[in-house]
Amino acid sequence: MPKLDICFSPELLPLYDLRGKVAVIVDILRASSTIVTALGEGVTHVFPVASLDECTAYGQEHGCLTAAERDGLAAPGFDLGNSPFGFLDAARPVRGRALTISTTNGTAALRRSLAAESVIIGSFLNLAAVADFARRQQRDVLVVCAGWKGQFCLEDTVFGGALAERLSADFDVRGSDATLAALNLWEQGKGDLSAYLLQSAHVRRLNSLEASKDFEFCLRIDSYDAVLPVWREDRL
Ligand code: 3SL
Repeated sequence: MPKLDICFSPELLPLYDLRGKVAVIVDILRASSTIVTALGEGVTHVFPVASLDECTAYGQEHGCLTAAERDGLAAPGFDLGNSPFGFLDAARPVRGRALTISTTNGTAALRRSLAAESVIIGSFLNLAAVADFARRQQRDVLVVCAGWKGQFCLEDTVFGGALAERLSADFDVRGSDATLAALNLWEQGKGDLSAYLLQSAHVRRLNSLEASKDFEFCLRIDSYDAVLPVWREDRL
């Protein structure tokens, strides 16, 4: 039976062997939720890049939309920040456009996970699509939590627990303490996810930045249940 494990921070990635595995990159607040929303709203493909300079260069080279965030704020000089609502604004239609995006933790976590056999983006919004993909692959899964500047984030880990619960019939989800802990946290929080995650440091950070509606949006389970961003060559 394949195993599901959870890496609590990209800083811990050197302790894991990604070869042959499915890496699920998770940054619930907000990069992975924003990428899923962008694709769900008709963006054709996404170039996730680590640096702001790369974001500018990709935007120029591909003539695509640019989105960038640093420290929770939209970075100046780009079309969009990192709010999913940027892709839901009727005044700025995104359907049919490509996008390049750079965020503090999420896109960097993805770029550090490319040794995996498959790299996909996970969020509560597309939980069903992620679980279906993992079942079809029948490979070990590593949930890579983007965290915050190398530190543990509650919301990313709780997502790992939600995925472990969905996959518990087909995967070994009891083989690591990380997964056991994530399952326990999910069990604690799932009855009222938004009340539970209000405690998290990043939610407090976002609230102070007036991004609290993003928080509620990012917790909508399966609202883009057919969207599965898969890394291919240089894009999702
Ligand atoms: O760090 C990231 O990748 C972002 O998702 C953080 S924020 O939600 O935009 O603050």
